[in-house]
Formats: sequence, structure tokens, C-alpha cells
Amino acid sequence: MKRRNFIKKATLSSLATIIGVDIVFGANLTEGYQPLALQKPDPFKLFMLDDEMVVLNDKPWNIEAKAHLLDDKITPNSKMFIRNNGKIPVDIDAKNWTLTIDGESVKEKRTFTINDLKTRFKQHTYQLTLECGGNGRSEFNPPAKGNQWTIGAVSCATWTGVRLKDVLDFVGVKKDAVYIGYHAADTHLSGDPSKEPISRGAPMHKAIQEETLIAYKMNGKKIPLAHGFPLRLVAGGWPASVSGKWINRISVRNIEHDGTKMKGTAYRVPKNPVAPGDKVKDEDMKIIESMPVKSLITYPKSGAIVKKEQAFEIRGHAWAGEFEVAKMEYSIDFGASWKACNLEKPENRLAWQHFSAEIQFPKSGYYEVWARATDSEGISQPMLLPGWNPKGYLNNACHRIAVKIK
Ligand SMILES: Nc1nc2c(c(=O)[nH]1)N[C@H]1C(S)=C(S)[C@@H](COP(=O)(O)O)O[C@H]1N2
Ligand SMILES: [Mo]
Repeated sequence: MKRRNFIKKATLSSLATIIGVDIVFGANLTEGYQPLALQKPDPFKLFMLDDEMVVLNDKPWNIEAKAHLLDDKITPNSKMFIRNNGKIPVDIDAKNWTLTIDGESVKEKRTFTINDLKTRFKQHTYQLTLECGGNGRSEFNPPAKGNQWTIGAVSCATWTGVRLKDVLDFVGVKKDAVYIGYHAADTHLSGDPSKEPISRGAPMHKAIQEETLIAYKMNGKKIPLAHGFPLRLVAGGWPASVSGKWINRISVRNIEHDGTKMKGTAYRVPKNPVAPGDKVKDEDMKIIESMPVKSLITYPKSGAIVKKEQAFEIRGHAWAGEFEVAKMEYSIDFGASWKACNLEKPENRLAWQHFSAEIQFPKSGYYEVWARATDSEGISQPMLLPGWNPKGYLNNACHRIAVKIK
């Protein structure tokens, strides 16, 4: 019988680097042995997350924030939800990464390196709100399959890159273009290389908006791996599934893009209200576009206990897809009456807006603070769950926190 080989010194030292400390009896390990510490990667270390983030799924990774973690005006990496449909690409070589623009409706297919993009086109920076279409899914009944997001699948980071519009202008788009679709380097959970985990897109009017970026930076630094390093499409205000991560190809289509997760119940909702649990015919479904008006109280944390004589401030963010938030109100009497919050203007279009209010409570006891945003079209958040739909999308019900006044 062949004697098994012991581990190589170099392998051992690289293992030790990943684990963070020396493997004391490492010389006894045989070649190919995977230390337990590496078999189940710790997502908090792997993605550098705040330790209060909530892991909903590890295959693929889906991780959400809690409301109070989203208190920052600009969401840092450590508190940003992660939503993956497949496996995160490995061994990314950013230097040789390319983005190809192709499809029926380009005049000529072209390929750019990241450096080409940076040197040929003007750079732009925007704060952009990205909310998963399924944020709030956990409340629907009958329940919908998929990650049971509560409220934390939303972020607003600063994204830097070039405008997709400038790139498309340079390449040349034919008159019959109706949609763009992205393709990316993540791989299908099944391991089948012919399957894409997701390949979504947007109609031309969204693709050529000023704020629609091909981004290479998030919050001023290179994009974290989980969020699309080295290149990401960012289309704020629409379901975040439109914002393709790890993109290497954008196709300009003469039809509505027909990539993975564009059809059936994926990111689609009934055109008209349906009863909970109803089967909905395919032709009665429509693609989710601009996300509905919504808000989140990020301070204090639900469950706060405050002395009556203490000043009580709430704060949070509100957003409304393509629209601006025009009004922000709070209620401490379960929605019987509403008072105005201070509401800031967005930093730019498609960025969330900050609100705050000083609240006076009439006497000690248990209260709930409810927050309600109204968009520039006059549409408000529903107090409770909005229309049921097969996949549990678009729950924009008012956020509520519990408070005890002592
Ligand atoms: N290539 C690729 N892009 C993707 C996804 C994915 O699985 N693969 N998930 C999409 C979905 S459904 C959402 S909600 C957002 C999540 O972005 P984040 O993980 O950076 O927060 O990325 C989108 N872009
Ligand atoms: Mo999503």
C-alpha cells in the first residue's frame, strides 16, 4: 500500500494564514486534508459582516440586516444584505476581466477591459437604493417559497462607475432595441455550466438613465466580492435583481430579455389583485419595475425602554423607486392619527431619504411607533400587508417599533 503524503510546507502555511493562527500539529496532516475550520466558512469573517447580521441561507449565501443596523446614511459593506442565486465566482482576475456588449440590437459587438471603461468614459458617482423584490416576503400567507426576508434586504451605498448609456452610445444601438440583459460569472448551484443562476435586465428607458451605472467601486473602494467585484450593473429604485453582479456581458435585445428569472413567477406579480393562494395565469403577470414607496425606522431599536423625561428621537430612511418621497409621518396610536417627520431631500435621484422626529408621549406605558411614507405621486405605504402574490414580492407595509416609556 502506498504511504500517504504529508502536507506540503507551503500549503500548511497558506492554510494557517486563512485560519489566522498556526496549525500546531500541522506537520501530521496528510495531503488534501481540509481542516474543519475551512469546511464551513464563517460568513461573518468571509464577508466581513457585523455580527448581528442574519444568515437566511448558506447555499447560496443570503444574509439580511436588522432595521437598527441600517442606521448609517450610507450603508457600509458590513451591514449590507447579500442576495445570491448561485455560487459566488472564485479566482476573479480583475486585470483581465472583460465586459462584452452584444445582442441583436447592437451595431457591432465590442469588448472592454475595466481599464478601457475607466479611460474611455466619464466617471459618475451616485447613492443608489437597492431593495430585493422579495424583501418582506416572510409576512405573506399562504407563505411564498424563497428566502424569508423580513425587512433587511435593502441598502443605499455609493456606487462609482461609468454610465451604461455612454457605453451603449459608443457601441451603437439599433432602433429596434427594447431591452438589455446581463450575463455574469456566478455559477449555477447544480454545477451545470450551461445554466445561469440569474440573467435579468431592464427596458431601454431604464438602461439609458443617467444613474444606471456599470460600477467598479462601492463606497469609494473596490466592490466587495459578495456585491459583484469587479464589475456590477447598478440600477437603483428597481428590484435589486436588475443590478447584475460580476457582469461580463450585456446584451442589447430586440425582445424583452428572456434570460433566467425573467419569466413565470420570478420577479413578476399579478397585473390585477388576486386572492391569497390563487393560481395566476402567465399572461396575467407583469415584470416588477419601479419599487413601491417604503420606509424603515433605524433608530431606536425595537424594544427600546426610555424614561418619560428623556427626549425621544426616531430616525430612518424612506425611498420610493423612481419617485421621490414627498411626505413622512409617524403614529404612536396605532394609526389613528399621524404627525409629520422632518424629511431630507435625496442626495441624488434614486437615493433613499433620511427622516427624523422628536416624539412626546402623553404618559408612561407601551407604545408602538409606526412610520409611513408617501411618494411624489401621492401614494402611501399600506399599514398592513399589501396584495398577496405567488412569490411574495413588494411587501411595503409600514415599519413599526415597540417602545416602553417609563
Ligand atoms: N450575477 C448575479 N447578480 C445578482 C444576483 C445573483 O445572484 N447573481 N442576485 C440579484 C438579486 S436577486 C439581488 S436582490 C441583488 C443583491 O445585491 P447584493 O447582494 O449586493 O445586496 O443582486 C442581484 N444581482
Ligand atoms: Mo433579489
